[in-house]
Amino acid sequence: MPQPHRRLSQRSMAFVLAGGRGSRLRELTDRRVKPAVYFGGKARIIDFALSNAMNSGIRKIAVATQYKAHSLIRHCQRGWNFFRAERNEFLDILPASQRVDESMWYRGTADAVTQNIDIVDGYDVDYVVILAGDHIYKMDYEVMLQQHVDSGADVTVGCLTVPRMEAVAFGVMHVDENSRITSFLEKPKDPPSIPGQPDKALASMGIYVFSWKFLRELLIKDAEDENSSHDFGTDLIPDIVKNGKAIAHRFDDSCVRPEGREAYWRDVGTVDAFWQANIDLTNFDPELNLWDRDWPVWTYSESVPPAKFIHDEKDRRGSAVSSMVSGGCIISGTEVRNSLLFTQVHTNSYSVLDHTVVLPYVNVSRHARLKNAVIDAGVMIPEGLVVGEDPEEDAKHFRVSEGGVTLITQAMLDKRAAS
Ligand code: ADQ
Ligand code: ADP
Repeated sequence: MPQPHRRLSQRSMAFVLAGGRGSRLRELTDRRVKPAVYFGGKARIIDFALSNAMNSGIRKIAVATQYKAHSLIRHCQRGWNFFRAERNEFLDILPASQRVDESMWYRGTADAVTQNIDIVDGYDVDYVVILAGDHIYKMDYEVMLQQHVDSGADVTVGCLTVPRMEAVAFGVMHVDENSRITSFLEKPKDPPSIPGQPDKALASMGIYVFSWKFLRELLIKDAEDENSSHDFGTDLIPDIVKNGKAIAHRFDDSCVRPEGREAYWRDVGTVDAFWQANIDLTNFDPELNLWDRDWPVWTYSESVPPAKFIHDEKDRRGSAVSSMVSGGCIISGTEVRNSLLFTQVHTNSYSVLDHTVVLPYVNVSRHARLKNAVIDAGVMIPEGLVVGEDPEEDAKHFRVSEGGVTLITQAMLDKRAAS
């Protein structure tokens, strides 16, 4: 039933696509899907999209999962369990579960919605906000919903300006003076620039607003199309651009939180981008503001004591400067610089962490020196391990990225110990 007196966000649901592996994160996504990868000291990547939905006033959320979904499902169950069905609020996890009669995974992003049409019907909403679960940004979707309604679009596509050559990884569009999308190319090898700005391109963020009635019909048609790959960016959006009315919503213009800041949006899809975005948070004035109480990033938080810093018996200082150290950490006689430590990291004397991202439950033994590294969750760093000083040596056992960041997992350490 249409309920025009309510805020648009209350008449909407968020459908979060969280099924793609994110293989460029290499071994970080061996055990978990990209949206479940840790970010920012406490959160997981998906928390940013979910928090945006929550802070925008959307209280009906579906999360479509597929690849290595266990960690993501557990996180959503623990951290996102405060929705109350009595108030008509939901967070539903929708694994590709062969709900359709044959054994069928989600064939593409659009198919992930198609296979759950009956569930979306049950939400009784007017609008659907399709989100990717794998980007770091803060955005008010109510503003995008309002533009969608005001413009009478068939679809509204979130977009932002990026350096032209980076746009090879995105959907790239041209728009007219009324923000109507006049062309859309999915991942073009030679991205077309914004007129008058030869080094810039207008890229799709992979987020879309539709009225459910319109999208529902489109999905049913798409499901029967044998030539379709059932993907929003490849099939549905280009089709609407040609045959309907697609409008661009500029993230850079309107709905950045906190107001007045540069638009911050990152696809932390590579080890280098992941490391950089985390380390950036230790800057004096980070571009991504996690301290903003008007737009909090919600997540599952373990009950742990505050971080503890210890001088050892030889008066070696456990200290952290220009760093973020989460609850449950014990920094014993270790020097921590420009690093980000997640929950329950224990470090020991004579060790140094420099420009290093340490995921939860890591133990760093004595005399270890780690520089420009990412340490996977649960790793036991052995005594005296030195990383980040000799790239050739590091590459023998660990994953060294193009940008020179060393990724260390327990499997790599076990293999090294056995060799
Ligand atoms: P891609 O970067 O290729 O392009 P895609 O692989 O389609 O993104 O993944 C989008 C989201 O859907 C991710 O959150 C992913 O986890 C999820 N996903 C992928 N396959 C899925 C499946 N089978 N089932 C469920 N979820 C799935 C898209 C657009 C581009 C746009 C970029 C912006 O196609 O036009 O520029 O996103 O990053
Ligand atoms: P190091 O190897 O750096 O010399 P230890 O690992 O022996 O230091 O620990 C030093 C201090 O850290 C301990 O005395 C204690 O206060 C604290 N600590 C270590 N592990 C734990 C733990 N699991 N729980 C609580 N405190 C701990």
